[in-house]
Amino acid sequence: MSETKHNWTKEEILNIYNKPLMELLYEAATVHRKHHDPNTVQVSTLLSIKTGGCPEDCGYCPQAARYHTNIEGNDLMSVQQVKAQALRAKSSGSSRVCMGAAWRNVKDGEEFDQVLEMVRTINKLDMEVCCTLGMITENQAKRLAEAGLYAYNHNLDSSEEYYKEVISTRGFEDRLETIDNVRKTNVTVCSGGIIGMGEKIEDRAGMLVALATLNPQPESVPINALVAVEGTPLEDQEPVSIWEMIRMVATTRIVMPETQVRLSAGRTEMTREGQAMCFFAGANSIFAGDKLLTTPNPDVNEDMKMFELLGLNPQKPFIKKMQPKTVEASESQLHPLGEKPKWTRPEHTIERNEAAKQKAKAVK
Ligand code: SAM
Ligand code: DTB
Ligand code: SF4
Repeated sequence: MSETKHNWTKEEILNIYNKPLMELLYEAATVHRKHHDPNTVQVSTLLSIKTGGCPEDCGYCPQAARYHTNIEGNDLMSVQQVKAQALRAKSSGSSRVCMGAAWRNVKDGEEFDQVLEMVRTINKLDMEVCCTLGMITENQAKRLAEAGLYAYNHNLDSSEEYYKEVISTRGFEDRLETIDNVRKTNVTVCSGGIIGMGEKIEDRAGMLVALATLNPQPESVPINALVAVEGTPLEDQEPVSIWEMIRMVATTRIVMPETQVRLSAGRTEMTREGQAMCFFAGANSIFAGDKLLTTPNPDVNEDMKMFELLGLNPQKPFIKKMQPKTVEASESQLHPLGEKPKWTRPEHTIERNEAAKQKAKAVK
């Protein structure tokens, strides 16, 4: 039986986050070594399969249609394009491909069928397949599982309280419901968040409470530092210091001992020494590839040099959990239900989101 603690409180997590740094590092590294090989780091490659034009108002996101950002939008990629990119990722040492789509939620139909085919194709390349497509229903989660999906990424992004200050087009409870739908299948859960959006340390602790009290806890937890993109409501946020990133990673490691903690967006601003401290503090996964979804990421060769310098080895696929089987579309027992799920639309006003929208209107 797992000994993992699930009843974490905000006070307990704040006490960990605020420990003297050397004690925090020692404790996190000790937990890390008990549950993982400290020299192994899982490497994921992101692939933006549908870029930009998103109807949501997430204050951090360059892909929200309502803000004026400099990104190039793209319709859904073809299965062949995705296969070619996945092969490239495999040859550069990635064990996982994470396909992201700028959607609020998945709609049954041709495009979702095409995504299911992408999942089948990558699973057959013996790589872990992850998708991040927005909110999904139980039936959609089951269809992804049947196609061979290994993980579904759906971030809580912040505390329930601060979420309302960043996004008005959906509620925190929608995120939890999607995670719950994924949990009804054998697909693993990847859920984390962003620091540096103007939240308090209490909000970081609140987000970790929400994640760590899930039972089971997510199998992977990405910790992103905000990439402040021009034109988004959060364009003027000060970058988070590396010390905050180290504290967040270490705290995540301590409260979720078995999870893969992913050092995610923001690595272009971090030195090798800073990243090394994060690995020591319990990070054991990264996104590799010259691009995240729309913003830059360190060069793959630079990352490989860093791995060599630190004596780190990329994790092989399916070490933590068996490879799922792929059921072909022609053999599938599951069908689209054409549901109209009732995801919330709080639509309260967030002043900085409104201001960024007005600015974009003026430019357009
Ligand atoms: N549309 C889907 C959704 O929101 O769930 C999937 C794609 S969305 C881009 C995935 C995640 O990327 C977000 O939940 C957020 O954590 C992260 N993200 C987006 N923009 C970011 C930024 N500027 N800096 C850091 N992380 C960001
Ligand atoms: C996650 O937590 N971070 C990734 C992935 N999951 C989908 C995305 C980061 C995006 C950073 C901004 C961009 O490149 O558009
Ligand atoms: Fe759309 Fe996802 Fe970006 Fe929000 S984070 S605007 S849902 S792509």
